[in-house]
Amino acid sequence: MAFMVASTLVRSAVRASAAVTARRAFVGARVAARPAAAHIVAATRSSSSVASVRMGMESDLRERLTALYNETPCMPIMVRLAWHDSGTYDKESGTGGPIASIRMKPEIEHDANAGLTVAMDLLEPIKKDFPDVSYADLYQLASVHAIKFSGGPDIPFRFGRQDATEKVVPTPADRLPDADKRMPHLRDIFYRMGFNDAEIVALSGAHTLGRAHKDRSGFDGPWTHVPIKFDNSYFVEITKENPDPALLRLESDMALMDDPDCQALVAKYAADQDAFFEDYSKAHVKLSELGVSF
Ligand code: TBV
Repeated sequence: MAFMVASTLVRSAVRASAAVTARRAFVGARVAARPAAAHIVAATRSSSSVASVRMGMESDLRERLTALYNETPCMPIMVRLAWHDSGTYDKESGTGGPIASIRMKPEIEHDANAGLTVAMDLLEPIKKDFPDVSYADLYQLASVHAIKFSGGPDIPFRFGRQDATEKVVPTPADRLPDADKRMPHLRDIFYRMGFNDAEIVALSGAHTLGRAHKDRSGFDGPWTHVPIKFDNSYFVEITKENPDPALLRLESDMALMDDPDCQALVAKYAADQDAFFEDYSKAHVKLSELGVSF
């Protein structure tokens, strides 16, 4: 009798540890030595566990991204990475979009993507620890978290993007815009994705983060004085009559002034950061989900 009890205990202990191993494999490796997080517990509840596990995975991923951004202020290039992955979308053919095709040749070798391997390499250790998250989701989460980390809006995020396989026909090199062209070109590019003029203006506010690099685009310098802070200063700067000589203004930035409605929105965002955050957030969600069926 005593033997039976003992062996039952051993068997159930073995089963329990196998279950823990399986759950760990499912949710990805744990970050350092943290106690079992909510999603581990959630995973033991069978129904509605997928959503809970994902919530747990999201907070674990965000924790890793926070650690990365504290160590390396790479938030701007993460926003650019996510944009260049999703910004290939063509609504007519349904091709392109946030499918992580950017990490493959020839797409990563397109001129517009110069320098973006830096961002992908920084995310690779996180992908290794979270094998269940797609690259496409990771790139988009890295971007929304970068914006939040930099003081910007808390943009809603959901998982569910599928990574392109090598079999996907590569997106042509001309899907992303040129920096030296004005409004008609911007419209060609953004209308192809399904955006309107107001959304072009809001999304342009992403240049509040980061800078251009001589060895990447050939341009040089930041758009604002604090390029690691997400605020409305991009609009404040481009509405100044006398440009600050220390700051960058591309043709495509000034293109927003070509149209009276766009110009009015630029002025509105320069005066009202909350309005910018609200509109930016909506446009960013749309950008991050182009062509994705969840
Ligand atoms: C960098 C220009 C997000 N954008 C950036 C560079 C250039 C442009 C410099 C690259 C480098 O040298 O490192 C030249 N990018 C463009 C232009 C277009 C474009 C003209 C035309 C549409 N940009 C952007 C959107 C978003 C960004 C919609 C994100 C939602 N881009 C972005 C960031 C940075 C660049 C955060 O396009 C800084 C990266 C609409 C860094 O610091 O490394 C603004 C708009 O796609 C043009």
